[in-house]
Amino acid sequence: MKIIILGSDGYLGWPTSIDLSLEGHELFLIDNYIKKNLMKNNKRKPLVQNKKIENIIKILKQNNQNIFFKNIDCSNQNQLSQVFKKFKPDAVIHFAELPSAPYSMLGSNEAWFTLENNLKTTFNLIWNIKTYNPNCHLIKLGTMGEYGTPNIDIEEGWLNVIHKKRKHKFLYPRQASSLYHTSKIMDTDLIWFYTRLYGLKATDLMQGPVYGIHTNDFSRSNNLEPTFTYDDMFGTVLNRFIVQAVANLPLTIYGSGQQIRGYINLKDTIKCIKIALKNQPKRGTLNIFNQFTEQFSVNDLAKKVKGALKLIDINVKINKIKNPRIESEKHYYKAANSGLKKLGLNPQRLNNEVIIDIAKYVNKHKRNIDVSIIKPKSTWK
Ligand code: USQ
Repeated sequence: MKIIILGSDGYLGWPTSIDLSLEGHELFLIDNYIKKNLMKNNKRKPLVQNKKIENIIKILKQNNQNIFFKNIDCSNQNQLSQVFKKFKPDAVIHFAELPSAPYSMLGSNEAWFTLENNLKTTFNLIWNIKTYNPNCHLIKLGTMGEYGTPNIDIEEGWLNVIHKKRKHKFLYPRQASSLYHTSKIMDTDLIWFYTRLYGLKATDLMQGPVYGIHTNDFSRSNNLEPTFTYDDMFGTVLNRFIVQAVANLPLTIYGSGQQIRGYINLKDTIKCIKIALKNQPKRGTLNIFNQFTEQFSVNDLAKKVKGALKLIDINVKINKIKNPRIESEKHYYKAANSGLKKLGLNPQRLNNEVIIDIAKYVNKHKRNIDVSIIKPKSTWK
């Protein structure tokens, strides 16, 4: 297939690019390094500073000549259109968004920057598909956080509502608890609007927090791991906990630790993208899948890290700290996730081996850990 990957330098975008290149697809990778720059400007850094794609693409080209990269800002309509007109993709995978809830809650500038970047990028992509290639399959990384924590079961994207004896299927109600997550709700509305009016075809993957580092042997042996973040702004909770443990710091449980989310291994993220690529919806259809494999509370995660790392003689301490976020700490949470499994996803469970594998990678780069960027520096109050 001819596939464009927007946000190909990111934690999800890079391993997806490698995997699809190994499968022989013709790929156009796009990134403007906005996240790398944002981290630098906010004095945050990843565990390992990865090389830019233009400097390592030759490694991918050894297996597949049909891989191209361009540094493009997707919020610039003109730049994106040039690629669309020339490349004519069968599918576009859209990761090109600012992904940080804490960053989006820092202040007015950060909130607006998140909103502006994410909406412009999504809108420009939809506009290009509608204008130049309406048969192109849009695969969008959404987030489970769009649903929030409602007091009823979370369905996969849609809800059948019976009202005064009449029935209609609506998007499942969304009520996020950060501005970043709210920007993703707005994306969904844009995508559904253009899909139903203009017969586009789209898949929205509602993903939970991701953990992990290695996705295949090729990446491992060529040191092509994705950017692994562990700071208070850009790191996700399980990766953060493992770095804290390796650095001999207590795990930072926010508040009561009873917050429940649906989690997924990075390996499974890529499997889900591949499943979405193979299962194109019909024109005028928006397919929505809940992309997580297991539900845990933050306390569960901390216990799992402690138990696993004891096996390699790391004694993990756990610390409950005042929650810097505004979020429900005790809530009902039961989310459906059968869609991707029905299409063939065989999940990688979170077990000791998985945690130890991540910890060994972190340990290899232990000298890079900057302990000053771990504790949350700002609150959402
Ligand atoms: N948490 C802690 N301690 C920490 C960090 C986080 O207790 O040191 C808690 C948070 O309060 C939250 C939970 O862990 O209740 C998850 O936090 P997170 O930082 O791992 O995830 P979140 O901010 O929700 O965002 C991440 C990604 C985002 C993606 C989202 C999926 O950064 O891009 O959309 O996961 S989801 O959460 O399902 O919306």
